[in-house]
Amino acid sequence: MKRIITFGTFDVLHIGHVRILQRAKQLGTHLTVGVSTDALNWSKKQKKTVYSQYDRLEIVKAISGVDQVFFENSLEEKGRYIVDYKADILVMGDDWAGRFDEFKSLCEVVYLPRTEGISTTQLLEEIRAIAS
Ligand code: C2G
Repeated sequence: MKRIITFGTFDVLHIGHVRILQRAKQLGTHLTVGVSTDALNWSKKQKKTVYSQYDRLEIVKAISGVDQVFFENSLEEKGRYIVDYKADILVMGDDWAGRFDEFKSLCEVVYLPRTEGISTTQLLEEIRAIAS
C-alpha cells in the first residue's frame, strides 16, 4: 500500500484538477485529497469559491481514483495531515514547486507539471464573456 496525499480548492472542477488527481494516484495505491474549506480559500486567495466546500468535497470524492477526502482547514496543518493520513508521498502541481520541501522529513514530495491553458479564474472569465 503506497499512500498519496494532495491538497487543493478544486473549485469549478476542470481537466487540470482531474489530471493531477489521476497522475497523483498513478504514483501509489491509495489517494487522499485535502479540500480547502471556504474559510481557508478566502485566507489564501481572498476569493470566494463558486462551489461551497461541501459541494467541492463531494465532487472530488466522486472522481474515480480518489479514495478519501477531508477538509483542509489550514496550510500550516499540512504536516499533521500528512502524519494523520499516513501519507508516503505528497503530490502537488509545480506552481507550488519548493513550497512544501519542509515535509520531505515526513514523506516524499513530488511536484507534477500543471495542465497548461486552464484555471478556474480563466474559466470564470470565459463564462462571464459567454453569459454577457
Ligand atoms: N492544477 C493543475 N493544473 C491546472 C490547475 C491546477 O495541475 N491547470 C493543480 C494545482 O497545481 C494543484 C491542484 O490542481 O496541485 C489544485 O489546484 P487548486 O484547486 O487551484 O488548489 P490550490 O489553490 O493550488 O490549493 O494546501 C495547498 C492548497 O490547498 C492548494
